[in-house]
Amino acid sequence: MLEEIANIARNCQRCVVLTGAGISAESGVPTFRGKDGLWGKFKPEELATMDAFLANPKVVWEWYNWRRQIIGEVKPNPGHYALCELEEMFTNFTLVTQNVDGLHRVAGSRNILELHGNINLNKCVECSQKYPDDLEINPDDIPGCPNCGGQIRPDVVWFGEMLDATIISQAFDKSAKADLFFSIGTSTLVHPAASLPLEAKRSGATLVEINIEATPLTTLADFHIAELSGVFLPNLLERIKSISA
Ligand code: BV8
Ligand code: ZN
Repeated sequence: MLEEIANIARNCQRCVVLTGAGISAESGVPTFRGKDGLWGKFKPEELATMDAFLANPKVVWEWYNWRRQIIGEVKPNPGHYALCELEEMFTNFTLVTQNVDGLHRVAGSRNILELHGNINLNKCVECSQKYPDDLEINPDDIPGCPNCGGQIRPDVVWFGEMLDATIISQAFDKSAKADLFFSIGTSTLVHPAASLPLEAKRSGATLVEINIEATPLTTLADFHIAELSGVFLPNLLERIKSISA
C-alpha cells in the first residue's frame, strides 16, 4: 500500500489532511476516546460545553489548566514533522486540524485550519474579547473581562458551539477540490469535521485513512493504514522522495 499511495501522491496536485488527537498521541498528549483517553475520565458534556462552564467554571478551568500543562511539556513527533515536508510536495496543500494543542504550528506546518481553536488562547464568555495566551487562570479566582466583566474562558469550540464560519467553509471548499485526502488519527465522530473526508470522497478524491483502529470512515476509505501515524508518515515521505529522485 505504501508504494501505491506514494505513486498516487506523486501525481496529485491538491492535498488535504485532516488530523485528530491521534496524531499527537505519540507526543504524549492523551486522546479523547482512546483507552487512556481524556473523555474516559470525564464526559464531554461535563466539561467541553458552555453549560458546564456556566455551571462549574472552576472544574472546567482545572481540566483545561491540566491539559495546558501537559501540552506545554510535549513536542511535535515525527508525524507532525513529516506533514511539514509533505506540504512542500503539493502545489495546493491544506492541513485541517481538530486539535487545539498547536503542535502542527510548532512543527512548522504553514497552511493550517484550526477548526476547534487553540487551547492556549483565552476569550471573554460574554463579549468574546480575546485575551493574551500567557494569562495564568486561577480556577478559584477566574479573572473578569475588563471590557464587560464576563468570565474569561478558553478560546476553543465547545460542543453545541458553531465553528468559525470562514474556517469551516474553507475546509469544505478545499476538501471538495482535493485529489488526495488523508484522515489521520481521528475517530471521525465529531461533526462538522467528520464530514470533510466524505465531501472529498464524494468529489472524487482518493481517501487514505491512517488510524490504529477502524472508524466509521474505514469502509469508505480507499486505503486504511492501521499503523502509528508517527511511523507511517515518515515512511511515506521517504518513499515519495525515492520515486521522485
Ligand atoms: C456544531 C475542542 C453546530 C474543545 C472539541 C447531538 C447533540 C448536540 C450536538 C451534536 C449532536 N450530534 C452531533 C452534534 C454536533 C457535535 C458532535 O459532533 N457531537 C458528537 C460527539 C456526536 N458537534 C458540535 O457540537 C460542533 N458544533 O456542530 O455546531 C451546532 C450548534 C448547536 C447545536 C448543534 C450543532 C462542535 C464540535 C467541537 C467540539 N470541540 N474540541 C477541547 O478540545 O477541549 S471536539 C474534540 O473531539 C477535540 O477537538 C477532538 O479533536 C475531537 C475529535 O476527537 P478526535 O480528534 O477524533 O480524537 P479521538 O480521541 O476521538 O480519536 C483519536 C483517534 O486516533 C482514535 O481513532 C485512535 O484510534 C487514533 N489513534 C490514536 N493514536 C494513534 C492513532 N492513530 C494513528 N496513530 C496513532 N499514534
Ligand atoms: Zn467581555
